[in-house]
Amino acid sequence: KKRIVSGVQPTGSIHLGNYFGAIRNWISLQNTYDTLFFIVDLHAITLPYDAQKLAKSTRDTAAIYLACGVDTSKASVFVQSHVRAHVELMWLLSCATPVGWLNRMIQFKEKSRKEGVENVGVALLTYPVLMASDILLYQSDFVPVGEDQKQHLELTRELAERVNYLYGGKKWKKMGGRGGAIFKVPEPLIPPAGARVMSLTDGLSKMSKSAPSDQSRINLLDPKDVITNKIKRCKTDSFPGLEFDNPERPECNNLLSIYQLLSGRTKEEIAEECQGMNWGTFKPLLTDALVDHLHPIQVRYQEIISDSAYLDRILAEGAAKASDIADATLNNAYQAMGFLQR
Ligand code: AQP
Repeated sequence: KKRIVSGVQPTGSIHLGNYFGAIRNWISLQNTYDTLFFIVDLHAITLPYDAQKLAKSTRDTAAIYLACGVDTSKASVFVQSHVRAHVELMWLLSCATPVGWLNRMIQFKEKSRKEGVENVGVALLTYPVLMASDILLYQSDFVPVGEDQKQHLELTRELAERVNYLYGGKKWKKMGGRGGAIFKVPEPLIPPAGARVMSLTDGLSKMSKSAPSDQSRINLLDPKDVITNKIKRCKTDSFPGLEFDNPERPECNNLLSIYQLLSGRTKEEIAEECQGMNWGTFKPLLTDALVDHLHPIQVRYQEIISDSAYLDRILAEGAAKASDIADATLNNAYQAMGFLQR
């Protein structure tokens, strides 16, 4: 089976964007691929964060994965920091990464320009190397990536090729290694179109955990009254009828797209159903669809989060399985790079 790895950062409440952009797609992937889904807690400290909340967010995120249908008889679910190889391999990879490669990452350029390059943490520059470690450790064939992560995956590929070239192949064989590649070079798996969920308060920005206003997102654990209120107050427009793809109506496109994703129906069907509606008719429909879709996830989440022994066991088993694969890759990398065997 081909292998896929993917994860979400426990940096706040998991929202509809994380769900439709990542977690929900995992449910079908786990049937076809060998899958590892992790909670990327080491990445969650890249920017200033609240240490009091990290552990709880990590557990919550794991429970949400399971509540959404990640099935641990098919997929491994684990916490990134529980597999020590991630940080160890990152150091080895860092030593093979030219600073220039990291300097040209758009996300670093944008964030460091905003804050001033002297003020941002080193990790903002180097976190793509940790991401490369996350992927390469598992000899992944595919990595699901959105538009904003494409450049980082390209860096992962370049790094894998560079390390394979510098230390793998014949040189490694001569040193007693098994020869060939140290790392598999992973391919991007582009998620289905339309899976980019936008903010409820601005149809041109993506729905995000870090947006200051909670009104801008639907969190998977939002209760009915909160969802009702958020949809009531979300940004709309005063055009007649409802339609997809009108560049002057990004909010309308987003709300219809969310409705479509929830319904599992085609865009044409939704366009036809909603074309003659006004916001007063559509909003309660959307609210009901959201509440109905999220309710079973929330019930399951409550069951899982209140059984801490169960969750601990799942995460320990996941980390043990992941460590087996990760340690093998790490040991190969150490050996190929000339380290004395432990
Ligand atoms: N709005 C979105 N629409 C579709 N997919 C989205 N993802 C995030 N936001 C949307 C996808 O969720 C996964 C988790 O990504 P992450 O935890 O690394 O967080 P992120 O991409 O940085 O986005 P967040 O969750 O909104 O966090 P902040 O606010 O910290 O940036 C990824 O697969 C991502 O594509």
